[in-house]
Amino acid sequence: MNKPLTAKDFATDQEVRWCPGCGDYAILKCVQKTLADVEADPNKTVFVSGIGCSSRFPYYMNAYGFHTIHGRAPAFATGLKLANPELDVWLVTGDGDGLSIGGNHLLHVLRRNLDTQILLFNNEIYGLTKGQYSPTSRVGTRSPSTPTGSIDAPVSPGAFALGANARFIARGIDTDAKNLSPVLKAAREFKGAAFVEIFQNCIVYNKDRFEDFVAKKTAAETQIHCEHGKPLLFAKGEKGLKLNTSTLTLEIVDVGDNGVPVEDVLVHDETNRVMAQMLLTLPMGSYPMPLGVIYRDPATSFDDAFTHHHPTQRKRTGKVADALRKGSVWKKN
Ligand SMILES: Cc1ncc(C[n+]2csc(CCOP(=O)(O)OP(=O)(O)O)c2C)c(N)n1
Ligand code: SF4
Repeated sequence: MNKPLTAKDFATDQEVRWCPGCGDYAILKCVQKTLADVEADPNKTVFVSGIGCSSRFPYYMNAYGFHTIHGRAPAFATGLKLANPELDVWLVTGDGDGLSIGGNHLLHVLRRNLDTQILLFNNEIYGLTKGQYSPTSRVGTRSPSTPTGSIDAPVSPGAFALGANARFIARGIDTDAKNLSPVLKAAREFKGAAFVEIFQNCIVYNKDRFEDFVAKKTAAETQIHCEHGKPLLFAKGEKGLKLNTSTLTLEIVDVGDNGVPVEDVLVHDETNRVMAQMLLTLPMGSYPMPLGVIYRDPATSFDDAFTHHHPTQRKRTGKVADALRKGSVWKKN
């Protein structure tokens, strides 16, 4: 009998070139351990990335890997999955790579629902190019490119994904493997584009940006772990989120003897798009940060529709060259 795989079996002999203490290390460990836990086959696993510190990820995974062009990993992932639907395709991107230069490509891979796991490492900054502000940077972010503070309104990666019609949206924290690993497993099991935003600490250019809700000491008060079918409770069950039906907003309520009965707390329904919208757009700071699988509502994946001829498509002939030569073509006199 083969020995069970361990995280080490998914590590390479490459020297890891991230700054000491970078959150990327914890994510790498968690992904390696998760793949070992689910007995993934390195020969059928492929990591595709764009450009950035986070995009160095494929070098460190003992699997197939493509370190591609800035923002263009979705195009490579699409080609790979269509050419070989057997592959387990993981796409690793940063907030700059995925939402700035690659925003357009990310939009389309999500709406097409290609069967891939998309891990967006959100550190709210460009790490590799020395700390310019990114599409997720908060207003007022000071950086070498904006010494007086950014005035750009940031995008929420989760809300962007929902707007692009993504069918699976989840969130996790780099150093919280206990909760990140199940999210990665769920993403891998999902047949379609599984979008996972991971809050990642760039200790050099945006140190402790997420400390408000990441700090272990206060996490119970500042995080809400969404589980399908369970009430949206936090603070050890003493608080919860309730729907205010007049304002159509979520409000924080005390639960129990000094507050409302637990039955009044909203029950998480991961198939409910409206609920996902509310959770993904909760203002940071005044609400706990929703984590875990926030939205999961499967639909036909792009690769399945492609391979099995979607009913709306005519039968494929596979003869692209013939099709190109058909009809009128421009000819030089
Ligand atoms: C076409 C092109 N434009 C710009 C760059 C410079 N560049 C490299 S990485 C990067 C942003 C990386 O930021 P992010 O995706 O957030 O990744 P991080 O380094 O923070 O992990 C930029 C602008 C490039 N390599 N290629
Ligand atoms: S610059 Fe930031 S994101 Fe890049 S390796 Fe260093 S700590 Fe990590």
